[in-house]
Parts: sequence; structure tokens; C-alpha cells
Amino acid sequence: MKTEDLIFYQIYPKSFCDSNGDGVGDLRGILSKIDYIKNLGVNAVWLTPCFKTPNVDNGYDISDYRAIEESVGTLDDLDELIEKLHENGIAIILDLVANHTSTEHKWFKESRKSKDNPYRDYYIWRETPPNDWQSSFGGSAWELDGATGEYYLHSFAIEQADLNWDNPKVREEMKAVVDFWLARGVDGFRCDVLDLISKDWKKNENGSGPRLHEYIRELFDGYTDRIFTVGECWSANAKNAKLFCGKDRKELTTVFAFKHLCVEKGRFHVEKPALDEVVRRVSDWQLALQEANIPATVFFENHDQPRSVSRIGDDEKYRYESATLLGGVVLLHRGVPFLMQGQEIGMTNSRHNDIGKFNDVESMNFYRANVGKIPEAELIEKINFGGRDNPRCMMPWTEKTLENGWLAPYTRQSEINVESDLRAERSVYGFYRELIELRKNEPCLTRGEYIRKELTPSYYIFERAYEGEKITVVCNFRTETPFAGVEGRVLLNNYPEVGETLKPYQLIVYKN
Ligand code: TEU
Repeated sequence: MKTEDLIFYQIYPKSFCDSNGDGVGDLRGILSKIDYIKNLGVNAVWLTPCFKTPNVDNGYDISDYRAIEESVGTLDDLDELIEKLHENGIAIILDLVANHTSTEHKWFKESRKSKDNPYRDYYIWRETPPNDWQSSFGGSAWELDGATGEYYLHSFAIEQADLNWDNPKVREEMKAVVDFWLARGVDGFRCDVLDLISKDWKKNENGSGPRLHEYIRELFDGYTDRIFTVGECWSANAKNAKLFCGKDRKELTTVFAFKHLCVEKGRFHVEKPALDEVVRRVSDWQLALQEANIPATVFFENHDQPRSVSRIGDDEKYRYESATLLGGVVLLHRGVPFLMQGQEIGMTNSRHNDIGKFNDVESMNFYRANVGKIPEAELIEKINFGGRDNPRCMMPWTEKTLENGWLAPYTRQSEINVESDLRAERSVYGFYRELIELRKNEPCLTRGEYIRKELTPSYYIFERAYEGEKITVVCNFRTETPFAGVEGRVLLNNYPEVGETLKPYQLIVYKN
């Protein structure tokens, strides 16, 4: 499939569908929902890690890259999933966690034993911490290990040790992992924190180092022209995207950049970003990647982000309208759209009052670091607002929550679930489906040029143009805006009509 035709749906296996009643979603659960995925119209799936793991970071701490986590299924199940998705015209990419392994991985278990162990140099050991790099999940990124009295680097949890990519053996091992999964038929990878694999020891913070691009090229050498790869690269921006994705570079198909999420003040800073600012950044990214001839990623949600309808829309009065507007922004721009499971039914954040209900290692570390310093209610509010459990609670197929779920159930499940959304007159899923259908039927939306027409504090208009055809998309923000209309035929509208004013979160798509 051509890159510009892809529409991704992200599945968090532990939380998608539990087929055997053990409280954990599994691969057989995903197999049972292929019709649901197909019916939505997406044609590609990104599966977050389903490999063997002690689950400190829900699978991003891998203890065996070639085995499936027991509660999630078996290798046969994954083979079957790859096959069934393909039969249904759906591509599948896996998550490649190349920066670190679990400290339970056999390489690390060996590495920590002694300074002369053959696996010692698989990881990054120092007699004393050479800098004060911080872990993304709080605290020092250096951990003292008793057996040898040296420190190892962990950019994330203490149980996630950074691999030493300067060691050619590590690079060979990871390439063999890539070979293994491609031979089993997957179509590519989403590459976790890929820009951290080469370290820059001159920097005050852990960031992408001088050998990064060389390592990426080596990792995918021989495959770049026939697989899809997207790097999670927090350092990617409009200026350097070409280094990762330029055609001549032979590195990645595209990258996830995060500027448009407006999280400069950190995920726990409780303040909704202004929609016009969010959209301006989406639009800037569009313009820059178009200029560079790279397909832009377009997304608001993933398993690390709170639900977009809560953080940048309105999850009460205008839930349907803002969910569908945000869906329109994702699905009508140029590049590769990514949806997170549950986004298509307008899932909101959960709300808990008790710290005992949370699971995410980052949220819990944040809690522990601040308890007693910030009032309890405020602390919980911060975690409710920005915490990573929000997108991870079990997909609400019906109003009935799982009693034994691994994570506290979605707190609005009785009101927001697949069954009731599909039945509703104004179904979010139904609207997403129409958006996807439109994207597939209109070459303007997949091949067309992106043109920013108007962007004001209250509304945004953009066009897509291809071979003499044009589509105009009108996105209104929070407040009503006087509207003179646009020439052309209305293809989609998340309100019953086009009036003299644009309504809150109204989205209108015209063909002109
Ligand atoms: O995420 C990296 C990442 O962007 C976040 O951890 C972020 O730095 C942090 O939440 C700051 O608020 C990837 C995965 O998507 C995430 O789920 C993993 O926890 C992480 O890497 C480690 O593998």
C-alpha cells in the first residue's frame, strides 16, 4: 500500500478486548474484533508492545523481543492476527523498543553480574554518574547496581536499562529482531524513542547523539523501500524532519513530532491549550513536511496522551461535536493519520478520586515525588488531567465494565461505550467512518496539496487540491462565528445544517 493511502488505528493489546476473562486484553480479543476495525475503514494497525515483559511500563520494558507476553497470547496468535489482518486488507506494524530493555532481559541479567561479563557492554555502565541526566519518569537516570558497584543508565523507569548502541553487537542483535518480525510478515515498525539510541554526552539532558542517523540506517538497511517505519522522535521538528525521512536518507518513512500537543509545561500542568494554537502547530507541521516532500503524521492521541476530547475539546456539552471536529482535523490533512483505540467513539478521560486507582509508572512516580508538597486533591486532579492511564483503560464494548480488569475501568463507561455509540443518532464512530470513507474516495485528501486559507482565534479553513479538484474544510472552534458560507457542495457536516453562524466545534467539508 502507498504511504499516502494508510490510515492507522492504534491498539493497546492489554486494553482492547479480553477474550478469556482474565482481566487483560489479548491477541485473540483483537482477532474477534477485526470486523469492527475493518468496518471503521482503517487499513493499518499499530500494535503497542505485546512481548514478554514484567509490565513495569506495560510492555515497554521487554524481557524477550521474540516471545509474546503470556497474558496477551502466543506467537501462533500473533501469526494468525497478521494473516487475518492481511486477508482483510489491513497492514500491521509492531512497536520496536530499541533504546532499552527490561532489567529482566537475559542480556541485562548477564550484564549486571560482573564487569567482565560478555554482555557488560550491552548496557551503559559508569563508575560514577558522568552527568545529572534525569529519567523521563522522574529522578536520576543513573542507578547504582549492587553486584558491581557501578551505575547504569535508564532514560525511563529503573527497570528499563538503556542499551549501548555504540556496541556493534547490540546493533546486530536489534537488526536480528527486525529481521525476525519482518520474516513473520509484519509491514513495519513504530520505533519507540528512536532518537535516544545515540547519546550526546556533551548535552545537559539526554538527547539525540551524533551517530543517530548512522544507526537508523544500519537498523533498516535493505528494507527501507518496502516497509513502513515511523520514529517516535521528540527531537524531530520542521527543520530536521528531512534528516530522518528524506528520500535519499534511507532511514524512516515518517516521524512523530509532538509540538502540536502543546505540552511544554509538562503533562501534569492543568491547562487546556487553546484550539487555535494547537491547530496552528498542526498546520505549520503540514506546511513544513509538504515543502520537504515527506508524509506528515497527523494525530492527537496515543497511549501516552490524555484523550483529545478532554484535553483540547469539550468532553461535556460538546463531546460529539468536538470529537468529530478533532477527527476531521486528523483525517482530512495531508500525510498519515493515526487514531488511538476509543477515539472513534469519542472516549474522554476517566476521573478518579483515589490514587489507588492509578497504574501508570510515570503518574505514580509523579505522585510519590509530590505527595505532601502539593495538596492531595490537586495532585489527583493533575493525574486525572494528563496521566497516561486515561487512554489505557479497557475499551468499553458495552456498558458493563470488567470486574477483574488490570486497570480501573473507564469511569464514563455506562454512558460512553461502543454499543451505545453505534446505536446513537449522532454516532461518533459513524462520523469517523464517513471521514475515512471520504478520505479513501477523494484523491484530493490523499494526494492533494495542503493549503492553509484562514486561521484566526475562532476558526480555521484549509483546502486540499488535486488535478483541478478541490476540497475545503471549515473548522470552527469554541464560540459561534459569523459565516458567509463557502461555494460548493457540502460533503460532511457535524451539525444538521449550515447556518449564518458556525456553531461550537462545527466541521463542514465542501467539494468545490
Ligand atoms: O514514550 C516516550 C515518551 O514520550 C514518554 O515517556 C514521555 O517522555 C513521558 O511520558 C513524558 O511525559 C515511549 C512510549 O510511548 C511510552 O509508553 C514508554 O513509556 C516510553 O517510551 C518508554 O519506553
